[in-house]
Amino acid sequence: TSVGAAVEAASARYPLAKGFRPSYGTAGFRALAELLDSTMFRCGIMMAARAIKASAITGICITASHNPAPDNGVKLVEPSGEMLCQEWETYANDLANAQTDSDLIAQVASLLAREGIAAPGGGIVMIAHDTRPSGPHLAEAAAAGVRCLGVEPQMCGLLTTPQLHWMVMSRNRGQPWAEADYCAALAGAYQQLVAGTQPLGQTLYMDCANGVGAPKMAALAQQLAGAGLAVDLRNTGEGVLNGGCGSDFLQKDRQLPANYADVPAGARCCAVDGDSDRLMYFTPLADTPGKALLFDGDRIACLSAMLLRDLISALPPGAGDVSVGIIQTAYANGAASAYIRDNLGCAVEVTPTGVKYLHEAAHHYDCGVYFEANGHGTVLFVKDFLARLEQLAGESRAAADLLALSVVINQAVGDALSGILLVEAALRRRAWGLDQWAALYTDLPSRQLKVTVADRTVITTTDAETRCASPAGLQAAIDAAVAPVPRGRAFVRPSGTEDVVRVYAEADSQEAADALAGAVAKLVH
Ligand code: NG1
Ligand code: ZN
Repeated sequence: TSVGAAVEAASARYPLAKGFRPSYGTAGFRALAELLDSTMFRCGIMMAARAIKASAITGICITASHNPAPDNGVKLVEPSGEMLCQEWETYANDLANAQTDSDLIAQVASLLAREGIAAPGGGIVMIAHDTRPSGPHLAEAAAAGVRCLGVEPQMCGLLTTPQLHWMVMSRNRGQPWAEADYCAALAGAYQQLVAGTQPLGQTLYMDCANGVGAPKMAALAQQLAGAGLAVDLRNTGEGVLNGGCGSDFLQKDRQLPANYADVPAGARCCAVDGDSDRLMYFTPLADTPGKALLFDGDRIACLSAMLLRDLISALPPGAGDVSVGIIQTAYANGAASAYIRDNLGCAVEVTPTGVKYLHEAAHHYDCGVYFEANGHGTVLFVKDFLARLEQLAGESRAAADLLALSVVINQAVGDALSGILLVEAALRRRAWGLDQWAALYTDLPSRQLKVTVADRTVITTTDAETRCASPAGLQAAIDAAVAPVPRGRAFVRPSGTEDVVRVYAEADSQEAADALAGAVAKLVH
C-alpha cells in the first residue's frame, strides 16, 4: 500500500536502537534522548492515525518532564486535549517495539484495519518540544512519521506540555487556540477572579527549573501587568534543566533550589518542573537555613476545593446540587486526606499513580479536583454545570467567578502556570498569606526512596497501589514493618517512568518515617 511504501521509505532514517525495548509508562515513553528516534517516528505515525480516525487534530509533545536533561520522551495528546486514551497505548507499544521494517509496516496495517481507517490523509498533528537540546531533532522524527499517513505535521516549537494540550483542545472546539490566546484567556479569567480584592503585596519567587516555564511565564506575566501579581523568575535557563532546582528536586530533597539564597524566610515561592505541568509552592524556613516548607499538590487540592466550596455555596438556588470530588493517589499525605475527610466534606477517591487515572476519576463529579502530591493536577468541570453557570453568570458573581475558575485552570491537563493563577487567586480572595494556608493541617513526616532491582515487574499491586499482590510474602512483611510504627503507613510500587521500585513511608516523626522507608526498601531488595 501507499502507507507501507511511505513507512518503508522513511523508517531507515529512524532505526530502532539495538536492544532498546521502549515501554509506554505512566505518561508516555521516556529514555535517553539518543535512543528515541524510532520511538518518535512511530508515535508520529500513530498520532496521525488517531487524527484521521477522529477527524480532528491531535498533538505530540517531546519532553521528559522532571527527568534529567539528557533524557527525553513523548507525551501524546488526544483530540479532546487530554492524554492519549488508554486503548491506544497498546498500539504505541506495538509500534515502538516493531523489530524490522516489515514488522513495523505490518503493525501499522493492523492498526489501520482494526480502527477501520480505509483512506489515509487529511488532519493535522501539532508537535511541540521543551527546552532539551534533543527536542527539535526528535520533533522532526515525529513529523516524518506523521507524513507517512498523509497527515500534516504542524511544528509548534517551544511550548509547555499543558500549553500544547490546551491548544489542541481549543482548536478542536473551534475556539481561539494560539499561544497568545492561552495567555489572554488565563489572564482575563484571573482578573475576573480577583476583581475587587487587594493584591497580596509580596513578590512571588518562581523557580522555573531552567526550563520552558521561564519564557512562557514571562509572556503570561506581560498580560497580567496591572493585576497586582509581581513574579520574580529564577532558574530561567542559565543552569542545568531540573538540576538542583524545580518542583521534583524540591519535593524529594525539601531543600531550597539553586539561586534562592537571597530570598527571605517566609517569602511566597513556587517551583515548576521541566515542562511546567507540576507545581509546588514553598517558603524558605527561618530556623533551618537551606530548607524549605512545602505546599504540595495535596495542599493545592485543598485550597482549590475551598475556593470551589466558597463559590458554590454563594450560587443562587437555581444552580441546583453540585457534587465536588477530590481525587488523590496513595502518595497523598495522610494528614491531607484526614483534613479533606473531616473538614471539607468532599468525596475522596484514590486511584493508581498517573494523571490519566486521576483525570478519569475527576470526570465523575460536577467539579472534580485532582492533584498528585508532586503537584500535577487540575480541576475539571462537567459541561452541564458550566451551561447552568452561563445562564446564571449575569445575575450571580459567584457563577461568573466559577466560570472564570474553569478558564483559569487548564481543564485539558495539569498546568503549573494556570495552577499558579489558581493559587494566587484563592489566597488573594481570602487575603491569606502562606501562614494561614500552612495552618490547614500539618503534613505527616514522609520519606520516598528508590530501589534498583533486577526486574521491577515482579512487584504487582492492588487497591490503588497501596498493597502488593506479588511477590508472595512481601505485603505481609510490609504489614509487619508498619504495625509497630505510630501513624505508620508504607507501600511499594514499580515506577512507570524509571527502572526502579519506589518506596513510600510516613509516620509521626521524620526519624520513624526514614526508618520505616529504609526497612521496607530492604524487603524489596
Ligand atoms: P512513576 O515513575 O510511575 O512513579 C512519576 C510520578 C507520577 C507521575 C509520573 C509522570 C511520583 C511518585 N510518581 O511516575 O506521579 O507524575 O512520574 O511524570 O511522583
Ligand atoms: Zn512534567
